[in-house]
Amino acid sequence: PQRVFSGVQPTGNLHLGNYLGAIKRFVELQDRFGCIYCVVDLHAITVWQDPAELRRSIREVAAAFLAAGVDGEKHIVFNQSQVSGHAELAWIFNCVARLGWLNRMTQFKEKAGKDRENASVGLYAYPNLMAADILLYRATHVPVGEDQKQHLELARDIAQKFNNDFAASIAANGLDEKFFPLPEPLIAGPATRVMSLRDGSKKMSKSEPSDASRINLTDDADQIASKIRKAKTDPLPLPETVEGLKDRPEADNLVGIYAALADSDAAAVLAQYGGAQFSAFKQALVDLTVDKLAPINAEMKRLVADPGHIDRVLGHGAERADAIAETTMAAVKDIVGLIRRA
Ligand code: AQP
Repeated sequence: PQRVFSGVQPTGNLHLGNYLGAIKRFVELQDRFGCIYCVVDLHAITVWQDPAELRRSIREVAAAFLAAGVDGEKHIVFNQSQVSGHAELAWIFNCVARLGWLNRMTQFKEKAGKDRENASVGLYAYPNLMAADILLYRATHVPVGEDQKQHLELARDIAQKFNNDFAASIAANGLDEKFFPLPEPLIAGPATRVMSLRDGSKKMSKSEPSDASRINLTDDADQIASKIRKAKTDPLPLPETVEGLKDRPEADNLVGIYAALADSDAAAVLAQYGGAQFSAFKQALVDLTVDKLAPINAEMKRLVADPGHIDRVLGHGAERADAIAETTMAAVKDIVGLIRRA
């Protein structure tokens, strides 16, 4: 069966990139797949998090999922640490993945920076935990932004190596030789990599110190308007065709954002705005962004005001996730040769 899994880290400052690259796509996939959407709190603590702030962020990401239209009844919404299988399978994958594979991960290099000796072991092993998140549910499709492509490839390599290393045991246990499916990334649409509003060469990110670089899902209409009006652009008018966006990263970014919010594409946006000055296009983008984000923002506020309700949604989701996870872990233990409690 086909199944979607994806996650978002509760590390504060959820932004338009997280929405367009991930959460909006989560909603769109609900009609076609059974979906599991996870607040990946164990990933968040690979860098130090203030405990009270972490709790607040976990509920805020859950609220963003629900406010954007994820259905926590039909599908599964929960936080990772409530299902112990994530950490257990990650350990097994620590023993499957090779050092050489992890050494190639560009995100670790970026996030660890120059002081690599001082990065946590968790930050380094992060991609193994991500592979465990997906494969614990034997998910086949993973909607993510462009920045996660390399980690998805690693998850496929881990699935493949596990299936190969344990081929005989998988067969002896009467299981499908492709015990773990090779998960497919779903990276599509006009905004798979939303860039900073201040620098078209950097991705919009939660951890960028300048708040003006991103539109947060908690920003009000005035903040959204001010950030878009101040967004960096070049002095030319908008091009008439998509080819004209080449070597104009800031223009490309704003057109991509508009297209994604309007459920359209860059060509259609330029058919309408090609030749216009940025001042006019930015006003249209402000109106569209406020129009799309205001209802999500309002619903997030309403939801986070009742943490008890969010905790119940997460607990209910975790019970259902755990039922699937336990089946996988029992099979994994049998395959590896670990003895389960009688
Ligand atoms: N700029 C982006 N454009 C499109 N998609 C993006 N995603 C993140 N940034 C962009 C996607 O959002 C999902 C959740 O991301 P995450 O919480 O796991 O963390 P991240 O990728 O590390 O995102 P950030 O916001 O950039 O955080 P920091 O600043 O901590 O690095 C993923 O599907 C991701 O692809």
